[in-house]
Amino acid sequence: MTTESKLNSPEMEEFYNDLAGMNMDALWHHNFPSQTAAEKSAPYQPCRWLWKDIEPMIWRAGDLVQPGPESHRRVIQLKNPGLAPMPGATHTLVLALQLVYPGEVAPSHRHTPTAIRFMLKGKTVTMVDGEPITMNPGDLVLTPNWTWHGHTNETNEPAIWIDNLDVPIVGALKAGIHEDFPEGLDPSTKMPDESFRRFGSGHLRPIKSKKAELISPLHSYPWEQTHQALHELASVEADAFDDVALEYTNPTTGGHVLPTLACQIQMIRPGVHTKAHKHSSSAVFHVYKGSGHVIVDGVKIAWKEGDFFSLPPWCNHEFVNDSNSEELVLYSSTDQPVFEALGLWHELAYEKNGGHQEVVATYEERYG
Ligand code: GTQ
Ligand code: FE2
Repeated sequence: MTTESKLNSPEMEEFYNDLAGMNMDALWHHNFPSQTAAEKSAPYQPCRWLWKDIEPMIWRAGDLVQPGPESHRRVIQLKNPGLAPMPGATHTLVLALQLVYPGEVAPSHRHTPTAIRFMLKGKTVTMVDGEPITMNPGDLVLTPNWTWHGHTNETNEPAIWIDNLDVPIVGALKAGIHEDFPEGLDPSTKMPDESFRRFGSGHLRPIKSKKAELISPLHSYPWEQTHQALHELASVEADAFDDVALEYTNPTTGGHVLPTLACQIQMIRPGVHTKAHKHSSSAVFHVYKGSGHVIVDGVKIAWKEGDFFSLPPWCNHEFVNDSNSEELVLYSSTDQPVFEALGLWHELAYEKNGGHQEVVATYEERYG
């Protein structure tokens, strides 16, 4: 028995109108999302920021504003124009640079967004819930959600570091809460670098410590250890998409450092050109050492030491070290833990042409 479809009938129109009048709707009234993983494409553009453009702005900020009453933090955000007016470098990740001059204090506060710091220049102490943590270049420091934190610089040199935050994720959940500490830095209640003293070996855990903590109880990851681990790994294996890559881990689980953010350090060895893939997570990258380029959906994005780059979700991307003698070291932070926790993580290798994309434009040609 066949019946005539009423989909485009006047009765259906009337039905839709009546539903709308009662704050209801019919599922079939709208297109059902029907993209396969292969069809998924980037929802907004990638973006690159050059250190030669960023650095003068940091010094200008240094002349214009002081941390404390004038501004919580002296921070310059790297904003992806594809997301305007949102503040993120990707739809989930805020990427910023912070400057603290000798003698300055960025007073303590706590908030539900989480931050990861990657130190670039100079030396500071960041207080994390009463634990004074020294940050030297290449060190990674966690200020987990709701921990009191503030920064001081007791040296003679300005200090600059990268801030990665999950502000857009917390914002989407309407979970933003912020509290200022009454005055200055919260007092030191722990040994300097205490969390490192407990957990810093990575593979030896104090016997009475809790297993499987949601948030890493280790708050600092010194560069010396990171650098050595990269070279040890390079002597035995490399990944097709990321070459020699290590994730910073929560020592109680071996998993991501934080529930919303993960971070990694990777070395693209001299002359290496990785294969391309795409995935549901987005990421922000910093060239810590060396130079090279990344190919994102056929666009060649050249970068040198100090430059930054944001990778939207679902872009095919592959890394190239242009040098045959110098290593290319990339620091990155991603929202991957959120996707994994929700069972939403998908990854797809680029199959054509041996896994390498054809370059169709440079970043300058495509994005000006
Ligand atoms: O250092 O506490 O880039 O609260 C943005 C918000 C840094 C910080 C940022 C912050 C901080
Ligand atoms: Fe903060």
